[in-house]
Parts: sequence; C-alpha cells; structure tokens
Amino acid sequence: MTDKIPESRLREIFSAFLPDFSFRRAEQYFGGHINRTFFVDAEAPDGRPARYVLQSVNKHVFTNYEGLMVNVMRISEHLARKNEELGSADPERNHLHFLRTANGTMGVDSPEGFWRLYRYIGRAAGRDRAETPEEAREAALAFGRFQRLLADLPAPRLVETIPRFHDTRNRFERLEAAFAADAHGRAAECRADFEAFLALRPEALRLQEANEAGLVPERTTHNDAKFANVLLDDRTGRAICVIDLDTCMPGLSLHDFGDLMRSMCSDRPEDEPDMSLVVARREMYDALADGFLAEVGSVLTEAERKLLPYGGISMTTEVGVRFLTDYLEGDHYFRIARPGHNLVRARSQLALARSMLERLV
Ligand code: GN1
Ligand code: MG
Repeated sequence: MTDKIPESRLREIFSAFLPDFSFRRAEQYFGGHINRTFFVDAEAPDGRPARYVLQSVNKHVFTNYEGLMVNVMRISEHLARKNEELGSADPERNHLHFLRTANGTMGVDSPEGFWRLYRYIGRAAGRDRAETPEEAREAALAFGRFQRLLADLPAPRLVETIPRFHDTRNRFERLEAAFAADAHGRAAECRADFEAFLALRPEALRLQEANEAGLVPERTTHNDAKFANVLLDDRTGRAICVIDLDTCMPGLSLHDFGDLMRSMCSDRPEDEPDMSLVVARREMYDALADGFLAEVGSVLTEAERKLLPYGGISMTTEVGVRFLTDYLEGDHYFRIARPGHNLVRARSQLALARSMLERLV
C-alpha cells in the first residue's frame, strides 16, 4: 500500500480512458485510508486544460470491485438525472462523472488495483473538520438530500460492496476473536480499551436491534458520511456534491447520520491522542439534526427520529472497534502513518462515543 506508482504508469492508465488527451502531470492525494488517489492535469485535443481524478480501488478491501463500480455508476447517473429534473443551477458539479475507457470498460483492472477516472470538480473542496454549526448543517443537508434523491433508485437492489459492513454485532465478534487470537502480542496493552468497548456494546447495538425488530427500514445509503466526503463550494460555502461512493449500498438512514456525528461532533481529529479533548458538542449535534431532518425528516419513521443520537453512538463505537481489531491483527486494513496509529484512533473513538452517550441522549 505504500509503494510508489511511477508517473509513466499513471500516464499509461490515463490514456486508456482518454487516448486523445495529453497527460501533463499527476499529484497524489493522501486523504483516504483505503484507495490510492491522484489528481491528473491534462490537455484536451482542442488545447483546453482539464483535470481528472485517477483512483485505484483497493482490491483487498473491495473484493467485489466490479459490483462496486456498477453501484457507483448507477448512483452517479441517477443523481445526474435527478439534479437535472429538479433544475439544479449547477448540475455538472452536483454529482461525480465517471468516464469509461476507450474500450468501453468501467476501468483498468491491474495488480495495483482497479483504476477508474472521474472529472475533477473545481472551485470546491472537502475538508477534514467542520469549524462551525453552519458547516455541519450544510454537510447534513447534503447527505440527507443524497438519501432522498436515491430513494427512488430503480431496482435491482445495490450490490453489498462489503458484506456485513455495518453489522455492528459482528464487528464486536470479530474484535473478540482478534483479542483472543492475539496474533501480534498486543492484547495485554489494550485490555482496558477492549473491555471499555464491550461495556458500550448494548448502546451500540440499539440501532441494529431496532432494524431487526422491523422498526427501522433498509434504505439506500452512503455508509461513509463523514464531513470530508462532501465538497463545499469555495465561494458560497454551500455543500455541492457528495463524494466517495464506494460503500454506497443498502443500509440504515442513521448509519449516515451517525457518521456525520462521528466526524463533526468533536472538534478534534479522528486520531486525537489527548482523549481529554475529545468531547461531543451539543451545538454541532443540533445543527446536524436540523440539516438532516430538513431533507429526510418527512420520510423517517418515528423510531428513526427517536434513535437519531444512537446513530452516532453506533457508528463511532463500530469504527473504534474496527480500529482496535485492525491494531490487534497487525494493521492490515487501515493505512497507518505511524506505529500505534490504529490504537490511538480506537481510543479517540471510544472517548467520543462515551461523550455522545453522556451529553447527547
Ligand atoms: C475508511 O478510506 P476512507 O477514509 O474513506 C473506511 C470507513 C471508516 C473510515 C474511518 C471502506 O474510509 O468505513 O469509517 O475509514 N472505509 C472502508 O475514517 O472501510
Ligand atoms: Mg470512504
């Protein structure tokens, strides 16, 4: 995952999509934990400059990368149509536009990953942290709208790109198995964290249990609804486009609301090492609930509306459990920047989930 891709290789892949364009340069983007992403500057045959995002989908994580690409293309095309119908002022910038290769395939399959190309959306950017409740509300509007526009996505059901992705109960079972196996001799060091996560299990399972009891329905959801996955317009600050569609699949509305909470309730990053600084802020939660309900409030069931804060508790605990599991298993899933990174991430998620429970329910 850390090996470098030579520019000549990027040039070759790019030309599989746009053989008539001249490749100028590529710059790597280090935001995500899973895929590899490059911004490519090119020149169209008429001399016009054009920017694209060239990305290799991680085939270890997304073993069904073909199903994933079918999902992503169906979603983007559906959103393009809906935005057009609803008379968006800027329809080109409200959805991701994926290109096919000159051979008509969805991308280039290679040992490094499955390469795909989409148009870069200019004059807008995703950021790691929301500074103000207004920004949080904007992001919640964008993800709420995303769910609303996808509610009439024609059949068939989307492919489950990662089976059991938000099966919280199963995530706990995998943590217990990793702790018991202790393949890297790290269990002793994180016993207290492990036990603290188990203590949160009943609260973290409330959402899943409500779904199993038939109170909370399946919908089409994003499943990685963090602040960084929405582009904000540079000039207006308005959310214009939801990105990172790889985990879009059938899910629960509150999985997305929960990820919004996870990424915005605290003003500290996901890997904050000082746990005393990780606090769930009420004003951010209120702004998120306000924005989300403005878009999907009328379609949510009463149980969904009541469970809103449990979305955040489930998602924050769940990803914390996943970070700790990965730490115990030797960091094979999430890309890390330094030793112990996944343990720090797990601890800060634990602190945040507890703070949510204390302050938001
Ligand atoms: C991963 O790669 P990235 O940062 O978009 C993960 C999400 C986690 C997130 C935590 C496919 O997303 O589930 O919530 O890290 N994506 C996958 O930051 O596992
Ligand atoms: Mg993601």
